Amino acid sequence: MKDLSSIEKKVQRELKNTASVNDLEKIQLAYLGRNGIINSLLREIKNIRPEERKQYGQKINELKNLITQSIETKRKELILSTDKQAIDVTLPGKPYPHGTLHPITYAIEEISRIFEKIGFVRMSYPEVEWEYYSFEALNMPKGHPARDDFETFYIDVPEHAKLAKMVLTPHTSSGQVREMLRLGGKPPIRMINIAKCYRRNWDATHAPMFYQFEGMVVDRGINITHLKGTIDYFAKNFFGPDREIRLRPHHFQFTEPSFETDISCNVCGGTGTVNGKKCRVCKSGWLELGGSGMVHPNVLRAGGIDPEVYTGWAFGFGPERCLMMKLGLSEIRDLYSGDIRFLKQF
Ligand code: FA5
Repeated sequence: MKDLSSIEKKVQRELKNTASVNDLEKIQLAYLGRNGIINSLLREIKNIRPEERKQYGQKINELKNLITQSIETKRKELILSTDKQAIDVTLPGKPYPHGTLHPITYAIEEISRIFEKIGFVRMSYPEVEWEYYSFEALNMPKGHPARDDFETFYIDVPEHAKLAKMVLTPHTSSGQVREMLRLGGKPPIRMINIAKCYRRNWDATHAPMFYQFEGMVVDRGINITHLKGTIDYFAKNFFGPDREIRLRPHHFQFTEPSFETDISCNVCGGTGTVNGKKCRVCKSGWLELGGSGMVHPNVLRAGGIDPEVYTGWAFGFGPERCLMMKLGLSEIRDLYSGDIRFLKQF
């Protein structure tokens, strides 16, 4: 009997000093296992005097229950404390990198919003387009030298009798006649067509794939003042209230008269000089945004619209160029490099 109480003390001591579930398993095996201390005590029963056997058996059972309970209590304690070490819910979480939209996507969204506010409908027309909509319908018949300005990629598919070859659309102006036809030749038209364009260009201000946004308005009594007013509204909203625009005479086959549209440079404040030297960015105080003009009567006719009744204007600008002028970037190719270090800045 004396032995039993010393065993109990010993097991309690061992349990107190146990710091892992592994060690606990060892203790459990040593006391309660098939060849453990409890079983060996039970095997001793035959050596006990018969009148004491019953009491001896009871005491061993009590000890066995006590050890079982103590081990279970210790096991719960250990599990709880190791859980606490593994998951500290108060620690800040691991920061995962977040992607963002590309700066050109932001620019396109901003441009859309500016024009949608004044009633323009956002459209986009095919990137793989017929030559007809890119050139013929825009007053540039087959073999016309003006086509050379749009250094076009041709698709190797059989030619269509009326629509001619297939091209990667070199400008969003291919959407002009498509929009007129979509509306059955019935103005009013107030469209902003934003789409990808392709040309065989590759330098600091030209990429082989780029975007254009093309505004077009056709209705009765539309004139150049509406064009200038709309571009001015865009420039002030996109670039800031201090920016000025100007229309400079130019030539496009599909507008008459035609203009290049310039915006005052933000690097030199439109003066053309910085610290007494020519402005490095614009050299003249003005930067080119893109082309514009009054829609040519032949283009209106191709869209089923009577030029004696309706007039219209159109412009086509590059969002990348606008973004470059807004952020002061000197290299369009950075925007398409996919270099995270560059893109992260915006
Ligand atoms: C045109 O594409 C005419 N369709 C614009 C137009 C529309 C005139 C409606 C009249 C009426 P241009 O080739 O100049 O014009 O291009 C217009 C703008 O597109 C350029 O000023 C430039 O901002 C952008 N752009 C043209 N080519 C590239 C290129 N390779 N990479 C990046 N941007 C370009």
